[in-house]
Amino acid sequence: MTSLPTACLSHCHDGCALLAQRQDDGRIRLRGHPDHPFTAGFCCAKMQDYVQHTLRRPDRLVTPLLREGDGFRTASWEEALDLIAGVLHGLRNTPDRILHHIDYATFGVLHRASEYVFGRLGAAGLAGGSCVRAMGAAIVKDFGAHREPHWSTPLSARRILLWGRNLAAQTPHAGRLVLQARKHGVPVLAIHPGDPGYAPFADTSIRIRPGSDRFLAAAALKHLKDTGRLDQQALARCTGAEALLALLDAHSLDALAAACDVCPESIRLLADWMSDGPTHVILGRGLQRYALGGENVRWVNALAMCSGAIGREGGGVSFVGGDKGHLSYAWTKAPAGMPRRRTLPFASLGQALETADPPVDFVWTEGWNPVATAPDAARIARALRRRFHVAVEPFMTDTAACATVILPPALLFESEDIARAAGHDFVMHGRPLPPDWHTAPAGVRSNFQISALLATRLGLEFPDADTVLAEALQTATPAGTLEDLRRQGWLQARPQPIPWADGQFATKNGRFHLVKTLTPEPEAPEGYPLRLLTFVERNALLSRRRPEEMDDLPVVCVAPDSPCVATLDLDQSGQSGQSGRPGRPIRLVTPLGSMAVRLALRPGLHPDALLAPRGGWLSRGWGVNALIEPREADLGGQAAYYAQWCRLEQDD
Ligand SMILES: Nc1nc2c(c(=O)[nH]1)N[C@H]1C(S)=C(S)[C@@H](COP(=O)(O)OP(=O)(O)OC[C@H]3O[C@@H](n4cnc5c(=O)[nH]c(N)nc54)[C@H](O)[C@@H]3O)O[C@H]1N2
Ligand SMILES: Nc1nc2c(c(=O)[nH]1)N[C@H]1C(S)=C(S)[C@@H](COP(=O)(O)OP(=O)(O)OC[C@H]3O[C@@H](n4cnc5c(=O)[nH]c(N)nc54)[C@H](O)[C@@H]3O)O[C@H]1N2
Ligand SMILES: [Mo]
Repeated sequence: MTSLPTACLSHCHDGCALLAQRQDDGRIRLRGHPDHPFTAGFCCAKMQDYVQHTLRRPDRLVTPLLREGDGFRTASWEEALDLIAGVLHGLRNTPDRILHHIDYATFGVLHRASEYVFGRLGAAGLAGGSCVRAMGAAIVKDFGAHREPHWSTPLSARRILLWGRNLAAQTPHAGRLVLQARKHGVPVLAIHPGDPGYAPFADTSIRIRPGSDRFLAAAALKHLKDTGRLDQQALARCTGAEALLALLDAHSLDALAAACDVCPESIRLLADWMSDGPTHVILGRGLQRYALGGENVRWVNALAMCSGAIGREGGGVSFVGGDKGHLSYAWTKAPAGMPRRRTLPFASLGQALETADPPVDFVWTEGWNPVATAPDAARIARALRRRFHVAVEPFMTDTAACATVILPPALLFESEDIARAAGHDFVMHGRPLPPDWHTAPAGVRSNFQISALLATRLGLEFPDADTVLAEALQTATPAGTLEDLRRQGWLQARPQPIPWADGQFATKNGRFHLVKTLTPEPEAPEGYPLRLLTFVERNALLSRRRPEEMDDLPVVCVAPDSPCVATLDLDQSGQSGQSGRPGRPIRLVTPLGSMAVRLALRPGLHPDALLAPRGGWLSRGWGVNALIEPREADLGGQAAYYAQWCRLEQDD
C-alpha cells in the first residue's frame, strides 16, 4: 500500500497533516501524519473516510444547475457563467445591489478567489459574523492586538484552565497536549455549563450558569483582591485598575456567586488556580455567543492579567486564532482607493435583505450554508429565493435549494491549495490525490477556476495560481518557499516571542485595558425559561451533515433537575431518557416558531440549559436556527446564538 502526504484544510482548528492510503479495493483512507509535530499521527473520525463519505457521495452535485420553476435543470458551465456575468454586468454601476459572502469551507488561499472578483466589483459584504467576532473585538480592546501563546504551552504550564473549550470535540490535537501535561502531573480545571465532553481532560470542573462567566471571573478577582493576591506589577501595566477595583468593591461575593450560580468554594478554587501559576487559560468560543459575550471574554482576560498569567512562559490565554504572520491571504484585497463597501449585518441578515434600501438584487454564497447556520434562518431562505442567488455548493443544502444558479465546486484533495490553521503555526500543503486514485467529477471546478472563468467574462485581470501561492508565502514571514512547502508538506512559522512578555501592549498607550462594566444578565422572558444552546459536536462539522443523519427527530437534552422536567409528562420512554435514550416527541418553542424534537435527560447539565444539535437542516426538520432570533452580542457584530430562550411543550 502506497502512502501520499497531503493535508486537511477544512474549517477546523487542527489543520492536520495527513497520509492518504489507497487500499486494494480502491477505497482511500486518510490518517494523521506521524511526523507532523501537532498532528502526531492521528486525525478525527470525520476525516478518515472523507473520500468515500464526501467526495464520492452519490448525492454530490456534479454539474451546474439552473432554477426552473420549483426545481432545477442541468446546464453547462458556459451557460451558467454567461447568465451570471450578464446579471453582474447590469449591476456594474450599482455594486451596492450585489452581496457577496464566502465562508470558511476550507482555509485555502486559492479557495478565497471570489473575494478577489467581488472586491473589484465593489460588491457589498457582511458586517459581524457567526464565529468569533465578540471574542476578537474583546481581545483587541484589552491587548490591542491578537497574539497567542505557542500551541505547546500546555507542556510548560504549572496549571491549566479549560474555560469553555471542549477539547475532544473541537480540537483533539490540543487535547492530546493537555493529556500529556496531565500525565506529568499538571492539574486541569474546567469551567462549563455541564458538558460531559470535558471529563477525560479535567481533574475538577466548575459548572456555571450559561452566559455568566463575567461574574465568575469578577468573583475570583474579588477574592484575590480581598486576600492580597493581585499581581501588583501586572496592575501597574493596566489602564483602568482603580475603576476595576472600585467595581469589585461595589459587588458582594455572594451576589457575584449567585449571578453565575457557582459556590464560594469553587470561586476560591479558581482564585487559587490563577494565583498559583503560571496558569495557561484555554478559552472556548461558547461564552462569547451570548448578549454580553464580549464582556464575558474581557473579564476572563482581566482575571488572567491581574493574576499575573499574561506574558509568562506557561501562562497566557489561548483563544485559538490570531495571525502568526506566516501566510498572507491579502491577494484577494481590493486595490487601494476603491470606495468603502456597503455592509449588511450578519446577525439579522434575513431582515436586512428584506428592508435594504437600495435593495440587494444579487447574492453570491460560497462555502456557506446560512439557511442552516445563521440566525432567523427561515427568513434568510425567503429572502434568498426572491433574488438572483448563486450558490457555490457541492450538495443540495438548504441554501443551495434557494438558489437561481448552483455551481458545483471541486473539494479537498481534488485541487491544490495551501492554508494555515488557527490551532498551530504551520502552513499546510493540500496536495490533490493522483488521478488514478481519485479524480474530481468531470463537471466540477475549483473555487479558483470558477472565479477565473467569471473574471474573464467581466473583463477583470486574474492572476495564476502559482503566483498567488508563492506570494502568499513571500509577503508574510515564511520559513520557506512554495517549492519547500510542496516537497516537505508543511512549513513551520519562525519562532515568536512569548506574547506581551515585555509588558508592552499593542493598545495606543501601550497598556492593558481593563473592562469597565459588569452588566447584569438579561432575565429570561416570561414563558421561556430555558437557554437554547447548540454546542460543538465531535461527530459533526457545522452543517456538513448527510441528509439521512437527520431522518429521525433531533434529540435535545435538559438536566433531570431542570424545572421544565416537572412540567412535562415523561412517560415510560421519556423516563428512559435518563439512561441516555430519547423519549417521545415534544416541541421546542421560541417566539419565532417551534420544531418537533425528542427529549433526553443529561445529568450534570445546568438546569437553565437546553442542548440542541447545531447545524441541522431546516428542510429535514432540524432547523434550530430558524428558532433563533436575530440578535447581536455586545461586541463585534457577533451573532448571539446562545442568548436565545426557549421552552418545551407537550401535546395533550
Ligand atoms: N468536531 C467539530 N469541531 C469543530 C467544529 C464543529 O462543528 N465540529 N466547529 C469549529 C468551529 S467553526 C468553531 S467556532 C469551534 C467552536 O468550538 P467552541 O469554542 O467549543 O465553541 P462552541 O461550540 O460555540 O461552544 C461550546 C463550548 O462552550 C462551552 N460553553 C457554552 N456556553 C458557555 C458558558 O456560558 N460558559 C462557559 N464557561 N462555557 C460555555 C460548552 O461547554 C462547549 O464546550 O469549533 C471548531 N471545531
Ligand atoms: N445555532 C448555532 N449556529 C451556529 C453556531 C452555533 O454555535 N450555534 N456556530 C457558528 C459558527 S462558529 C460558524 S463558523 C458558522 C459556520 O457556518 P457555515 O460557514 O455555513 O458552515 P458550514 O456548515 O461548514 O457550511 C459550509 C458549506 O460549504 C460547503 N463546502 C464544503 N466544502 C466546500 C468546498 O471546498 N468548496 C465550497 N465552495 N463549498 C464547500 C458545505 O457543503 C457546506 O454547505 O456556523 C455558525 N452557526
Ligand atoms: Mo466557527
